[in-house]
Amino acid sequence: MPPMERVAVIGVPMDLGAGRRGVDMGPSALRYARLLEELEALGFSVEDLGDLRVPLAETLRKRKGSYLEEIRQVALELQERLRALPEGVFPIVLGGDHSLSMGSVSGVARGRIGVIWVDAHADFNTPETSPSGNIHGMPLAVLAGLGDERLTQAFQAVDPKDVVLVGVRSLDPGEKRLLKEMGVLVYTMHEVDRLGIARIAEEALERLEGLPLHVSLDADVLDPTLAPGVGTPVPGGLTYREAHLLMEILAQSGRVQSLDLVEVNPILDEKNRTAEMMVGLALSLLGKRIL
Ligand code: B3U
Ligand code: MN
Ligand code: MN
Repeated sequence: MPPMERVAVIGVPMDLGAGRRGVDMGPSALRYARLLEELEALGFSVEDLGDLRVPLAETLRKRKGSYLEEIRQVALELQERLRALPEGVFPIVLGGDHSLSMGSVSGVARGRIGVIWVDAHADFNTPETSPSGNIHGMPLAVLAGLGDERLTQAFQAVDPKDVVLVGVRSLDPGEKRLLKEMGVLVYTMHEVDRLGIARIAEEALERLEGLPLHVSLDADVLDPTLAPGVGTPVPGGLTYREAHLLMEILAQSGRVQSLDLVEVNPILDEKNRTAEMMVGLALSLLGKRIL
């Protein structure tokens, strides 16, 4: 169990960073999948802080992909809300597209922090390397200090050496170069297959030794047969068992202090199974055990 008994849930119904609509409905889908009730059943005292206000794409009348200022504002508000939480409360941020994690990571970082980014993608593009221009492909780069200055000045929060990526299987050419240059530790699906997820979890904990940890969980890391409700599915993802074991081993470290659940797209989902899967993983990360 993490050393905390109180959980605060905050929703960020934002899809401005994604290439298609729908992940703005993620917070509702995750609540509907009984996240709060299940956490209470685990013994946590849970407070739902509601959703942040996010402008609707349709009301902005902008060209797709030019929402940087709106995304910055939302992430700044998230950062502020998280900074205002008393110490000892475990925040769970419900997305929303992954660009919100600029605000969540910098909001929870009280000094040096280790980030475990569990994702089919690395989200390590800059405006120069991004083929899509979508900001949800850039947040981890921003957190490491790369990209548009309006974002890096607001959110730079981590040393790239304190970041571990798990489950990656789709990288753009410029992203590959940047990841290598910055010395980010990346466990692609190749390593998941070769080493096994248990060893990867242990190595990640060792690499981030002594640091409080933030887990940023993108639903598209899961195999799309398990989690069809995502905007950018990539074949060959984590199995149910690998994903749960990863969360369980991280939980046992007692060092995880915050979590993002992002990129659930209920429009593309089947009977909310992607949200249900994400809720199950959150429970494992917060200490749920089989026996
Ligand atoms: N790397 C691509 C695709 C992508 C990244 N994150 C998601 N998709 N969800 C990009 O657009 O930057
Ligand atoms: Mn992502
Ligand atoms: Mn992704």
